[in-house]
Amino acid sequence: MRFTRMGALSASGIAVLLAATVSMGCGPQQATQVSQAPASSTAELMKQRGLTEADVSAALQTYTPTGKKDTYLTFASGGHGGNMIVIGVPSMRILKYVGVFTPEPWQGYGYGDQSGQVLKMGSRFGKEMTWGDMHHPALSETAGDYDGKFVFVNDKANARIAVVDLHDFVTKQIITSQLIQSDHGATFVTPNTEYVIESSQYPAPLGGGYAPIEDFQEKYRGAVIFWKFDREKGKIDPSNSFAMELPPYMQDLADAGKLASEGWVFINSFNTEMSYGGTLEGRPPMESGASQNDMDYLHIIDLKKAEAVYKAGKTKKIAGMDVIMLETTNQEGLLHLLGEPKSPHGVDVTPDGKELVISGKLDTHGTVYVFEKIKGLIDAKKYIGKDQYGVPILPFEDSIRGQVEIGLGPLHTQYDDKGNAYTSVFIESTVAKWSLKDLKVIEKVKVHYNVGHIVAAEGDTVSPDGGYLIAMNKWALDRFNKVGPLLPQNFQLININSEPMQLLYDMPLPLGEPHYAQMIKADKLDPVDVYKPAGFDVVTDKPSPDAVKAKEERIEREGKHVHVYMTSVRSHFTPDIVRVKKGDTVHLHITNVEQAHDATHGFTIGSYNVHSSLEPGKHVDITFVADREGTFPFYCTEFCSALHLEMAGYLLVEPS
Ligand code: K7E
Ligand code: CUA
Repeated sequence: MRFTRMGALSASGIAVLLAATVSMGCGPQQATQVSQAPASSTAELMKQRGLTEADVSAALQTYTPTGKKDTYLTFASGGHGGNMIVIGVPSMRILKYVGVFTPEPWQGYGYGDQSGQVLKMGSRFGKEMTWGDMHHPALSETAGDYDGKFVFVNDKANARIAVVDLHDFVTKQIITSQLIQSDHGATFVTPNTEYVIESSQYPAPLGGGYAPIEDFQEKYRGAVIFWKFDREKGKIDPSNSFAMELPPYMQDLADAGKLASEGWVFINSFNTEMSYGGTLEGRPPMESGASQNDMDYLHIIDLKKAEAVYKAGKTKKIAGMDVIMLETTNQEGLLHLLGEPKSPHGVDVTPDGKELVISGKLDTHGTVYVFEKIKGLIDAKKYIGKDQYGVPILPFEDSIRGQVEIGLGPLHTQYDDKGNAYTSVFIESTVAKWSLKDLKVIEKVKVHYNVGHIVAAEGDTVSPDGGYLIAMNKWALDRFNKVGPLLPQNFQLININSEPMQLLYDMPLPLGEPHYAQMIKADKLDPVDVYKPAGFDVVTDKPSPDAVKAKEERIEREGKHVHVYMTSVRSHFTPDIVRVKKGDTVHLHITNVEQAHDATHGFTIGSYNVHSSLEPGKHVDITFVADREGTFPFYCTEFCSALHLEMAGYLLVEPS
């Protein structure tokens, strides 16, 4: 389904639509159903609610009647919530929170064996993490276009990556390497999802050991990990993944080359001053120490070559990861640096892969780099010098096509289908639309307030759609009813096909601070309705060996271990009485044998902190020690049928 021109409605267009609405409103069904605050005409309704024609036009572009579906789905980071948020566009209806780095009670995510194991995979130094700072979702790609199969996300705080399978919107894997202690250039995928990119943000000794901060330049390092993705298995394969040591600059966002620049990876950095703070120790704070240089360094990595060097075994094992050390990198010519104006943040490859747009937080420009020029400089070994780690530096002036004067605090750039770029302007609270061809700003739209990332429809692929853009604003200030000092973020939907661009909708997002999102055509997704056959383990994506069939329910005791093979179906659990002795380990194996769409049950035992979501066909295992004697009702937590309240039973823990 190709997005068609939505355009701003002309005054006459609105009149036609209003007339249609009015005549619908006068239909016999409507007349009998409207009971309160009736408005005899849309004009009156507009007056009553103080709506302008622009408001009505915006409403008509987003209002989605019951049963109608959205054209796009947006996968947004849930920030500190550690969850991923799925939002329909243009309605801006939230469709799902997907539990990823954080236990999610509704989905029973983190409360049973299967999802508990997924969360455990993300343990760091033996400690289980129950939160994450999610920043950048990356949809899997085929030939540079979203293919709707997987989405990857990062946790900046704990340097983790998760894999969510879009055949059921469930997190299948969390992966982490103790090589790095935080990440930010993550996640970004290569055009056919061969690799998922994760680069560190804050330098630290590789592997996580201690080193005096005074040894920052000698002992601290950044790194980038190229996680190999096994599409068949739907999992990252650590044994075919590798990393590269990087200088101790603060590596920031990354992007993978595509088409003309396929096989290359670009990573920004700031703090090339290598300032490390120490305000009580007589040194400048990091924020000023890191803002001295006029230029920081774009890192340009030849991934094809790096992969060959890794395969040739020219690596060192650190924290279990094969790392190409800087010395090897320099010998093999895998990495080049290139100046980028003051405190850069976003690096965004253009749809044709020929250029890169980089914006500096402390620079008013967007700089357009030409990949062909960069490649030419690398091939000709035209350097202006090397940094103190021996990495060659390319000349800035010879690598760019020009700069566009955008405004105060440009951050992130997206693209449309007409050769335009859109850049978020943080300090100004605007989104600037500019022409890639002549590097001129066309117009700006005000957003509210302090916009971080923006996301346009398929706006970072080889074929952006245009049409919709969401500004992901950090501050909401006066936009919504007051809810105390902690405010939601504000997602603002903008029609970018209309001229001027039109702000359509404000959506408060009360969960963590989302950073990036990606917007995909809804018809590229085809998730399952139920798990087949019943008894499915949603983490291994295979039938569970402990699946339970109807009539095969049973309780088996092996010493102090009690295995309960249970089924759920409207409206009972079988068995409904479970007797154990205090001190027994209880292994619940529950299969929801339903195959009817949306016939989800939930399972909880009070006071044992047990909860599961049992979607149709799903199997869960729950293990716990019955360490308190007593009478514990268990029940279904989803209102599944008229006899839902009767869907209950008892766990009887007898004194031992
Ligand atoms: Cu600009 Cu983490 Cu992508 Cu936030 S980052 S805005
Ligand atoms: Cu099953 Cu309620």
